[in-house]
Amino acid sequence: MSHDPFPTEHPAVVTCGLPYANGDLHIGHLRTYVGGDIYSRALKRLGQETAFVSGSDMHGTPVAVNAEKEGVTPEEFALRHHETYEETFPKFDIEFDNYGHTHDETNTELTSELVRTLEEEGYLYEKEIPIAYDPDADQWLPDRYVEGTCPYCGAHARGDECDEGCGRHLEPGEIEDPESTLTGNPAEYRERSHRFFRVSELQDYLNEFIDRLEGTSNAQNQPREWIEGELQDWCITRDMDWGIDYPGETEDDLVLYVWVDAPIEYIASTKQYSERVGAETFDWEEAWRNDGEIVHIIGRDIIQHHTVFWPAMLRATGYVEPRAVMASGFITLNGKGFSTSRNRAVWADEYLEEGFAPALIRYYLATNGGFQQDVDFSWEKFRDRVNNELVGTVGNFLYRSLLFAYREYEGTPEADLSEEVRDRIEAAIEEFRAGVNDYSVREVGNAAVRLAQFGNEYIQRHEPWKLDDGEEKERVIRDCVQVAKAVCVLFEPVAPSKAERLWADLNEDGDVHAVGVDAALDAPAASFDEPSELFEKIDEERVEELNEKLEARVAETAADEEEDEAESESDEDGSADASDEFEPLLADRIGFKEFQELDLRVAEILDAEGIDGADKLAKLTVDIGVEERQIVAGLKQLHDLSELPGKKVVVVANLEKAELFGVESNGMVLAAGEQADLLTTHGDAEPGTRVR
Ligand code: B3M
Ligand code: ZN
Repeated sequence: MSHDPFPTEHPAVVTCGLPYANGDLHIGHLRTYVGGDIYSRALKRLGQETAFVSGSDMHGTPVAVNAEKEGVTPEEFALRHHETYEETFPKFDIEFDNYGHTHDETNTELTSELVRTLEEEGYLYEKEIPIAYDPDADQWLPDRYVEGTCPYCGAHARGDECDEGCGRHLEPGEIEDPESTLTGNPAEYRERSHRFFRVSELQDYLNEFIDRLEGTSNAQNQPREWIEGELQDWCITRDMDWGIDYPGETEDDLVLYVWVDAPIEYIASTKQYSERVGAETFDWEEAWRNDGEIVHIIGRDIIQHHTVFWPAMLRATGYVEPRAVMASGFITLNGKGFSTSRNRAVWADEYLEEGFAPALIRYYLATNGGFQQDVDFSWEKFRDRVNNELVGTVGNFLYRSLLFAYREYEGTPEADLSEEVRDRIEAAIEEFRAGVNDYSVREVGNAAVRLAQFGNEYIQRHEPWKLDDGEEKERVIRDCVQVAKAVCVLFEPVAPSKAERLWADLNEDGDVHAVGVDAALDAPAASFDEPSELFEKIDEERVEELNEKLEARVAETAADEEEDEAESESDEDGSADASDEFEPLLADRIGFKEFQELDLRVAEILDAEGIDGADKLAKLTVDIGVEERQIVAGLKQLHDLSELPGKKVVVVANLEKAELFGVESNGMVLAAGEQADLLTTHGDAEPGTRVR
């Protein structure tokens, strides 16, 4: 690895976080894959030797739990989803050089080999630890089979991850008040022997590594707290039978933790690529053992795995460390989180069935915000960006200039390129290059759009339609065709299929996917046919239709669920009484005095904003009459935050202060149930009024 600007002499490997093979893909999932595809295409365009790899994550409880729900084996279940992903990605022009899966032979072998090396190098030890156990189901409860309270921030959490609060990875035995997700019963902790990786021994190394790490700033900043604090060793085995067996393990039901074999697929997938194309074309060993430039593109919820555990594993087994980690923000839909279970999503298939080109969503996802920022999707915003930027700027420039060139000259007139246009194209190439070196997918995408904007302005300024035939007119048109060709070359990473069509319209030879950035300045073909229009406007009615479809689908799913619930309730005890689902009433009563110790107040929300880096948390400013307070609440995905100011709520004013995600919370907002239905007042009690 080097820290030289791209392109370097070393082979690069760009990877995308492996999707768990456990459900359908929606457009929110596509963000990192689109980002990865654009980034690797851009690297190739700069002349960087690059392999773009990923694969499906087949193991672990996320897959096992869902397979169980469907009543099929995890293998069958995971393979089915793997196959769907493999087919879906190319439909969005996401073209991996290799897309494998973690259950294949290459990964299984490589994983065993790495674990054996860890053992030989003295990095592993065995220790008895408490493991959650469900006595009713007579089963160990690894990871997602158990839920409880995060010991670090107090949020509700999954067995191996504080997914609703601080985002930390949780070790087996750490979660408090464990409950079995199989039966809903409290779980017990029982002692059990497991294998541990001495990550703590690599603390000094990781401290240096994190200073060197390139990529998005969240990936470098977020793990500092862990790396600079006391690093815990990492439990790498689980009591399950679905997964890769602990090498040499004879005991049943002990497999490697999914986060051991999952990142190894990055190497295994590169290996498969080398085996397919030959080491002369791409040598996986050179890349991973010697001097590769490894760039990981992931969602920001898995930064810790990629900046602590994974580099520790690579270091301990003699592999190259990652050069960069690019961690993307999340996607919301109309201001709220996507919800697979509620069908509140724009599904990948559905997007394609609507007949939208992949370029549109690729452009939207890549350039709507910086890579680490959260992006909101709505059909309205989608239409605006398509109509204004892709149709209005890019499509408009290309069509008007190429049509004019075709009508007047049947191609590119013979003339020298003007200095102004040469400089402008060179500047666009530099923007593109800087985007790659700044790990900014957005800048890569914008370089071409800004160039098209210049093209529009240029053609407008020179008004070739007013010029008499002759040198001046020929030069202006030659300039415009050159800009069009440069836009094609620079926009290819964002819009590969569109670039292919434009390349053909320009009557250019060869493969637009294979040319370097310099092709932007090569002379355009002397003749071409009438151009086609590259992008189409999305009209208002279409947006309404799409919104209606989405709403109808969500409502239908909710109605189905209610029906199912009512059915299963009446199946159980012959009545449709919904109280079965509720938590049982607490048996212990409290006195009125104890109740009065709670200082409950009416409050008005003045401001609500999401907390960066937290999926669910929002920072509220509330007026409680006597003063203004800042309160952190888990509302981000469940409410449209912009609609909260002005709402009256009830807060616990004398709750101890707490810090959530580094933000002080001074009180608690009362809300009911999983959907955080906010408690409000029926009349017009003033903020500050006590609730009794
Ligand atoms: N399969 C998906 C996730 O947690 C997980 C990624 C593995 S990357 C090596 O986002
Ligand atoms: Zn937590």
